[in-house]
Amino acid sequence: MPVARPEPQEPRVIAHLDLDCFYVQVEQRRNPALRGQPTAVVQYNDWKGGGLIAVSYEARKFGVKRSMRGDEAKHVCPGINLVQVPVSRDKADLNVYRSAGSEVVAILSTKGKCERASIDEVYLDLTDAAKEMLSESPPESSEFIFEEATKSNILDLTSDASDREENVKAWLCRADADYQDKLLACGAIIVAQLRVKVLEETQFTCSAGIAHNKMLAKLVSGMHKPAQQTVVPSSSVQDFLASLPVKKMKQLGGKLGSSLQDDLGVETVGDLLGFTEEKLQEYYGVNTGTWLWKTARGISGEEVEDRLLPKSHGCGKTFPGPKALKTNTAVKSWLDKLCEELSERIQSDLNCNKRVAQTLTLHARASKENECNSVKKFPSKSCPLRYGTGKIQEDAMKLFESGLHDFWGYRNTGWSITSLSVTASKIFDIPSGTNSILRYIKGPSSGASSTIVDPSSTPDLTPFVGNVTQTDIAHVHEEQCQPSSSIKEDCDNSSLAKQCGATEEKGVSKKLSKAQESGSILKFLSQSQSAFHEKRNFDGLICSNQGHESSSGASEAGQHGKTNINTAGDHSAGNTWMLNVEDIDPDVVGELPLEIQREIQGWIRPSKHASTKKRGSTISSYFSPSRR
Ligand code: TTP
Ligand code: CA
Ligand code: CA
Repeated sequence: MPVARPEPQEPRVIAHLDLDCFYVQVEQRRNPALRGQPTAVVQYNDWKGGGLIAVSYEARKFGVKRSMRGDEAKHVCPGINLVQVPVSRDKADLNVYRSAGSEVVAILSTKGKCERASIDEVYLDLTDAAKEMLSESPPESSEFIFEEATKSNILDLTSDASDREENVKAWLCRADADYQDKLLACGAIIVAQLRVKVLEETQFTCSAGIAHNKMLAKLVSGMHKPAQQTVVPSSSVQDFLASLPVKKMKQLGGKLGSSLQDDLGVETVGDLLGFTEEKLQEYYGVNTGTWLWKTARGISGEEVEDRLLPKSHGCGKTFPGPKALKTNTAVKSWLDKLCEELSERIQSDLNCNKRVAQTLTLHARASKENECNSVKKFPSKSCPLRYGTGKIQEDAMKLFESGLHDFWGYRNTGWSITSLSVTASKIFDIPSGTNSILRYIKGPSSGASSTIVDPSSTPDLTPFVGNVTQTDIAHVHEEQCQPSSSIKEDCDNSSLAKQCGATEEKGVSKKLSKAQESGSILKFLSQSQSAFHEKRNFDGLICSNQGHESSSGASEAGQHGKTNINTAGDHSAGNTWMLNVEDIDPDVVGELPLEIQREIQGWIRPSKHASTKKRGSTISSYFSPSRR
């Protein structure tokens, strides 16, 4: 249940940025001939032309939607270009998209505290940058206002198309505005600059919301798409929220929102205003009641987290209809593939970012033969994560068997699995200068290779098995092989971005600097398109982004990415080693070699909640069926 966080005393400037038709833009950069064309990215072509997962704005004009199959899209838009998502290990390979997202994060994180919220979304806390602008070069006394900022959409500012930009400019420069709005105006200028910079350096457009908190910024970032930004002045909050359906609010899309509708007759956020805080507390408890009361008033104290890397890594696949898995062998074969990918990603995270994942979780969806209406869910299972593909595969299969037993008893048949995913979570940073834990996890021969461990040198970490709620595990990518795709959320492994860094195309970069002078995204778009055409004619071929494959580009980008990440890390208070003690399972530490235990104990304060419960010394002992 959501809980109200204390609001900061000072006004803040928060932005939420979301890339436009993201996968399509990535494909358009790889193949610039697709720019400006109706285009969609599809998964799997073997059934009705594949499921659409991203649709360009040109195609949307024809009525093409993400829920369609390729054949249907071709029917409503015969000229559509369908691009197949890259495939590896018989499933979608999203690395190219993750890397592209990381490029954007690296740029955005230069201006303030930056939280990567999904594969194509970021929150920024721009309070300090806005304050600095307000004190050093306030818009009201600037002769020049960055052009893209004058194209902002300001809630409640109505004007004709003809004088729109003039009015926005006047709003940004108001001398009589209150301090909060002045900060917001600076935020709008900074975000416009960042969006142009993102476009110059990555060729991607994004949309943004700028407000005094995360909730409002997120709510409006998609309001004007593509390539636009929307600002929420405090004075417009009540009107804006009044007619908004409660289900659109973050955390109200599920059961809580349904209960508001069914039990209190609340359909819009405005309806919620009719209830006192006490009444809401009566229904939903003190914390959630207060949270609801504040949410209805656009108040949210939620902080932007300082996090450029994902909270967890996950990969999954769905097997709907006839594709459902019905034997242990079939499940094992798919789990092995998923675990192989997961292992590569956490190893890469370890090598490049010095981060260690602690928990492996398996989620599955299952149904029982002849029991279509059975409501029993396949329980999610977790255990401490052991590095090494083989170990992850072994543990994941044991987690599956344990879950299957809870779901279905000892029978071997009669079940079918319609989705599987494995997630590595509870990721913590290894402090710089720490070598022994890396040696321990990577084994003595660690280097450029991705070999992790000498299996004999890695003890089985004490495992635990239990139900893990979905909210514990973010960023699981689920891919359907038939008939439609669904990705909940996915984040990057930024190291991949470093490996895949883009090499700038010379012809394009010249045009980019011109766009910088003008400061307008629209201008850039028209210029860069012609730049791509020039390049194409010159080479006699359609240019693809070679930098993504080039090894020299990789090392350069690696340096670049690293610098950015370290710089961002330096923002946080004394951030040589920031460890949330709650994130480390004391039992996991207890199982490490003494050398490592001493090192870890040196970093962390003794945990008040350290569990003294013994769980057993081998992973297998934790896979026995849970007691009922
Ligand atoms: P979104 O941000 O939801 O959508 P989008 O970027 O394609 O379009 P918009 O301009 O409206 O923001 O998702 C980001 C990417 O995630 C999207 O390009 C493809 C992928 N994705 C899926 O693969 N399946 C899904 O169901 C969703 C929602 C997204
Ligand atoms: Ca998007
Ligand atoms: Ca998004």
